[in-house]
Amino acid sequence: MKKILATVAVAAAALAGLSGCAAGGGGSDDGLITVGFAQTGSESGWRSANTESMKAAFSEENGFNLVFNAADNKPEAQIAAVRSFINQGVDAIVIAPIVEDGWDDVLQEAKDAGIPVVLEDRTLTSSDDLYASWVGLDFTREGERAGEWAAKEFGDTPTNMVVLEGTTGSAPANDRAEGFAKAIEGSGIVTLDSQTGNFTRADGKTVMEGFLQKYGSDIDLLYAHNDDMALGAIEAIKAAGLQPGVDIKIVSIDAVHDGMQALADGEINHIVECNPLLGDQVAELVKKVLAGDTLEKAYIVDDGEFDQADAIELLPTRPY
Ligand code: GZL
Ligand code: ZN
Repeated sequence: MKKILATVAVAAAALAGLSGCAAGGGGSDDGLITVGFAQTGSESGWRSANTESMKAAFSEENGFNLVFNAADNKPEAQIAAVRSFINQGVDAIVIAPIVEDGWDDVLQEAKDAGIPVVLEDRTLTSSDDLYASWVGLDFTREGERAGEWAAKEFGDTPTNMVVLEGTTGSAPANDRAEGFAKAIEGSGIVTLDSQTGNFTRADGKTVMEGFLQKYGSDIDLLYAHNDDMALGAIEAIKAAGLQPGVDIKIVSIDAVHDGMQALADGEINHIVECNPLLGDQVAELVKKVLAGDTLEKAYIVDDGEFDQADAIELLPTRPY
């Protein structure tokens, strides 16, 4: 009996394989493009806006069958998700890599399986023949713009700064630190302490509580790699009886709704934008890759930057 069952199973698998579509084989076969999307998780307001934008773009009306995975900010879970997309035989894979290293093996597996990979938002350090294209933001420039604001604000006045870094090993955390450091060279800004708050509000608050216990009112400036950590820090600053935006100036990156509200309220002093609405461009790239078009390796989306007056004016109409 066992032998017969095995034979039937093999035949069935072969038939299913035949009916799969060209690229990935096992993807959807109702004319839709099956895309596996490995998202970082749901760590911030920025991430929610990015996920919403991606789900709206990879809709059935637009010709897609989206297989979505959020890796809860765990790099090993995100790599496992990509591996499962390869096993499912999707037509294309999109990744927002939590961290920039450790991707060579699974990207090689996708390449061997003939499944193209497109990166969105964060990038990674694997060689660019292992992915078709990347659409994202210039994180180094974002860091520079935040640093240029701080250098202008404080000049050569001795200024004590603490930093809430993004996720350790992520492209935005590495690049925003590098860009900012370059921009404040020659200013009076000194870094008292710099730790990761994992891009989350909760950790931003906890790490800022530690900074306040250590340095108290000696802190003049907080540089937060994203608004969510700045918003957590604001709660800690208020709990310590200090005024955010006055006793401790704050410069942040993202310009999500709650960050812009704090800017309008004078609790954050300057925000550099980081546009999360990448979905349409990523969907376009996936269609082009599958159509065999040649693509650039990188498409950079522009960012703005805002002061309090801008936030007050723009808040009512901002899409995120
Ligand atoms: C930047 C993005 C970062 C945001 C954070 O493009 O990867 O991740 O700045 C988010 O808010 O968590
Ligand atoms: Zn298919």
